[in-house]
Amino acid sequence: MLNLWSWRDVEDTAHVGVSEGPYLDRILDLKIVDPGFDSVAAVWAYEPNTRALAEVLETWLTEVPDRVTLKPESLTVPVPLLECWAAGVTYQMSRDARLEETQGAEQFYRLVYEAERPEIFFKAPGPRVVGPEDSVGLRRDSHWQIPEPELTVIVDPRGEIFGFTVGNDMSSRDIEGENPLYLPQAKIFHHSAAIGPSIVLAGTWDPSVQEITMVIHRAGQIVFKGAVNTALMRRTSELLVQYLRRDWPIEGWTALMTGTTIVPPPEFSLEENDAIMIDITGIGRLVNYARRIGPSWANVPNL
Ligand code: DO4
Ligand code: MG
Repeated sequence: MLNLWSWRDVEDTAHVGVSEGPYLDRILDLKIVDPGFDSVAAVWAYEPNTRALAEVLETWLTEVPDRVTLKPESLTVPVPLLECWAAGVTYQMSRDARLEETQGAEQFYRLVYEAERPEIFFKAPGPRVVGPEDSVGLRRDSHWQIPEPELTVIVDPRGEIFGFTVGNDMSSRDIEGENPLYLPQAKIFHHSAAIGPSIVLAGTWDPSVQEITMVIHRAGQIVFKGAVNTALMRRTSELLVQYLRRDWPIEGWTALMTGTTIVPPPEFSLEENDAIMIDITGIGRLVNYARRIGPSWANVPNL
């Protein structure tokens, strides 16, 4: 497995590196190979075919012995994104959680889980997606909010699957439950999408059999813990990307979250300062901190 990492050093210079596995202490800084390599996009421009890129990266890892150790807080969003999209109700558990929270729209969730066409919705413009160790937003007009840990596909500017990362599709259950037409407000708000920490290169890792774990800490205590396997997904990443691309030309780096199957119990809602830790085997741990959106942080008017 090959992992690509993006970070900024103390002088705020952008770097990209590669490791064999999700290990922050074994990363080859690709600036050693070519000073122009400062992002995943630059490495992809050098070799856009993922199979050929894997061979090139393996060669560099063998020939260049230098390794760096990164601090998690230096990591950035792993690729400069144009857009972030998300798929929904791709696992039975997500369907069941929506059946429970919705007020009168149960049939839509049942139907979309079974239907040939998946649910796909816009999540965020790429520059508004946050990376590791950043804050994720809590809406001020919601009292039932959760993180959704999701395997996330990274699609390259030609529309091909480049790799996979960890995503957090922050969601408001009460707003979505009140009326499915409120979905955009339940899903799109300040810092509602987070991805990272690494991108595992397609073809070097199997997305269909990976463990996803989520742990939420509050004031030093674990308040939620859950684990599942991507094998339970009803659809494949390839199929979701095919639907995303239908009559929507991909024009830049794109993230597609593939749906959740870890849903905390109904009595659980995130609180300010909760630490959300999401692990996917082979990719690493995405950590974010819940923060209430408001004038002091997000430059929004008072409610
Ligand atoms: O139908 C609403 C959203 C579903 C979703 O985000 C998920 O299943 O992960
Ligand atoms: Mg989701």
